[in-house]
Amino acid sequence: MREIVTIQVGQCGNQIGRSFWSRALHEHAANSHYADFGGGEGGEGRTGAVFSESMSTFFRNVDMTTKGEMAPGSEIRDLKARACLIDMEDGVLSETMRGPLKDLFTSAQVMSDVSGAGNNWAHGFYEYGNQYGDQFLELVRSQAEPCDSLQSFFLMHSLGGGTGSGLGTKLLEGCNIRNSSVLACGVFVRGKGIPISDVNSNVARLQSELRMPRWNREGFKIGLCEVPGLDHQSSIMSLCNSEIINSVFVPLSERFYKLYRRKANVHHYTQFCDGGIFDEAIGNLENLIEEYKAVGGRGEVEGRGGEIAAARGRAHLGRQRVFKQAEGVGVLDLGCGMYCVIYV
Ligand SMILES: Nc1nc2c(ncn2[C@@H]2O[C@H](COP(=O)(O)OP(=O)(O)OP(=O)(O)O)[C@@H](O)[C@H]2O)c(=O)[nH]1
Ligand SMILES: [Mg+2]
Repeated sequence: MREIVTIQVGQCGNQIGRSFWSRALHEHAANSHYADFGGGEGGEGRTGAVFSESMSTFFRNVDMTTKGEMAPGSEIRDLKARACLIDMEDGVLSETMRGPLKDLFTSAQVMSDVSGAGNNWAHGFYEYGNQYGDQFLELVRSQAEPCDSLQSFFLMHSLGGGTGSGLGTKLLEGCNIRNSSVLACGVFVRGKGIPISDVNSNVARLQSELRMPRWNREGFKIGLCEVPGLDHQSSIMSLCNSEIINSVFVPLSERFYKLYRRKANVHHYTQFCDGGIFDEAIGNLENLIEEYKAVGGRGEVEGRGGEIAAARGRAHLGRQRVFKQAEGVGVLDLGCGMYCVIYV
């Protein structure tokens, strides 16, 4: 088994989390397999849904009478999400725990406070980070320990807000997943009967159009999932760690300087921490901007064109056009310098 533990932090993280779990349940329900699990008087004739290997990535199957975990292949009893729900305001979490998904989580998976971090990163990072750091590690441990072969954490949080951004950053340190610095690309394809040869040839075409660093020409990861999403026959998602993110970082640093020159809002932060964090933070951001520029500009990259070919609608899967010319290209921050480009 290869499990993923989901960590959702703050209002945004938990609201997106709700949509994620609801969709995951619907998708698994639509693709369920059934088997005879016996249990009738003659020891047969009771058909139940099977807890599959793929379900075990995101869910545990628990027998609530014995509290025992049931392995893939067993009948679905009580599904519990492999998740940690964290918010420093309790409104959204209480809604989740009263709403249609309530049976998916136990109260032991929830960590909350009442007042929130008031959109203040420093409040989330320092105050709540210090206060809840140990409890958080304990919570993650409780979700990680039942895993057979934990493959990753999936962190959902907003960049704004105080809890998602501040406490979310603190939690990233706890998970120690800041380990990626290469420019790389992942392509994840879903749909029935898509031949891997088609995917490979289109990735090769995409590769030739991308500027990739010399030291990572083969930096592509391909995922192929036979099960289509609920609303599409086929779909594709690309995860890119790309220099294009400077178009987000550069305006961010400019906006920062406009406010910082007047010391606007600084006092909200210095009640929790030393003012030096501003210089450190903008220094880190500038370094990051320079590093991305250097990778793009110092001849360290090869290949044609400077844009992501996918966003230009060039790639095709068989005859089907799967990368759309994107009115709706979204960029999602995954932390660790990784950004997810979503095509909608
Ligand atoms: N896409 C999306 N964005 C959201 C959602 N909820 C909040 N946001 C965005 O998240 C940012 C605010 O962060 P929140 O997640 O509300 O804040 P928080 O993490 O709860 O932190 P505090 O409330 O300050 O303690 C704003 O940019 C919102 O637009 C949501 O459900 N979906
Ligand atoms: Mg909040």
